[in-house]
Amino acid sequence: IFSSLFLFTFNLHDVLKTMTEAQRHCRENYKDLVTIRDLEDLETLKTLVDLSRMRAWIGLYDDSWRWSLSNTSCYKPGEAEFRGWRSGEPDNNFKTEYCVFMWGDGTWADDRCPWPLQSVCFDVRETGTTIRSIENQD
Ligand SMILES: [Ca+2]
Repeated sequence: IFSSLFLFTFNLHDVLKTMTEAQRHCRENYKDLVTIRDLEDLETLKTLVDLSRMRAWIGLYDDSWRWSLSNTSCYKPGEAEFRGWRSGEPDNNFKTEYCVFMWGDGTWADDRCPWPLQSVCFDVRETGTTIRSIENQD
């Protein structure tokens, strides 16, 4: 169980992966594909990770838009409902857009899960400094 008192660490992965591959990689090496609970999380992520000129999978997916980190005890009321959609998204443009990536400006869009993109994993720590980590290869 954690709350907003717990710090997230964000890990950007440049290696292109499908959403399923990215989710597996994050779960094996970190906590999960990133959960974004509020504007503070979003701003922290944008500050620590250079998202410019990239598109990266985040942990939101499924036609009901649920977080990859699904344990409800991990969220305070409302935190699992935070969304940062880009204007006009989600549009399910290809009728199969059930995964969500983040643009360089931090806004989100739905897209096809098999599309190879970068990804952002996260971990949770109780105290300490939020760490920026970039991996160029597995
Ligand atoms: Ca879309």
